[in-house]
Amino acid sequence: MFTLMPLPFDFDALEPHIHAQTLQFHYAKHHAGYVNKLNELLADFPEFLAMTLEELLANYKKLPENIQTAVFNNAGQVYNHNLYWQSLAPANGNSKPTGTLADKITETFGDFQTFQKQFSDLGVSQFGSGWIWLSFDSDGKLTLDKTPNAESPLIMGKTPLMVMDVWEHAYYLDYQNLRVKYIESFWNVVNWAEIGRKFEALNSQNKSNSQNFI
Ligand code: MN3
Repeated sequence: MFTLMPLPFDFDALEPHIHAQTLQFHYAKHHAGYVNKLNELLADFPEFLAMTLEELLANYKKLPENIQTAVFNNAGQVYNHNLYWQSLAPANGNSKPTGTLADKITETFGDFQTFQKQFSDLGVSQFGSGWIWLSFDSDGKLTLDKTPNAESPLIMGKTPLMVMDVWEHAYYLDYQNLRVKYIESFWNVVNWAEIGRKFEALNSQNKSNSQNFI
């Protein structure tokens, strides 16, 4: 069985940037709904229910064809929302990366503001529902991607580090049709401590792997 991950903060913890009512619907209705639907779809396939989300997303084509799309969409949405909640934290007035992640962002994008602008621009330009990602690729590089609907950079062989949900349900109660206002506010509540931890774990793993080949 897949379970709804605990929300790592209270419903009102991201105010005034993202309001409690938005999180109540987004987490307790939308995200929970994807988890429930996924378990229903896989009720007769216990070996798939025992997989991690990453394993399921790599293996869903082994399921009967008539449920593949629904399984991919619901599993993708559970995975994407899990990372979205991990990407967020209450505003602390210091919402910038630090340490090795900050250095890597500067090395990759020139500076933090350029990274932020490129990420935000992808969010504005994503047509319809989707997700904006910072990922670690197989060469140890940071990359930005936008994906539609329930897709993620996992299918490109990348490891996502952070994600912004740009489905309307993520911002409509707070900002109505003004996605750009939501994107501006998002930067106040990014969990750079958690994203930095994920980056450091992958980066040190990547370094020790490449040393094995020297
Ligand atoms: Mn969502």
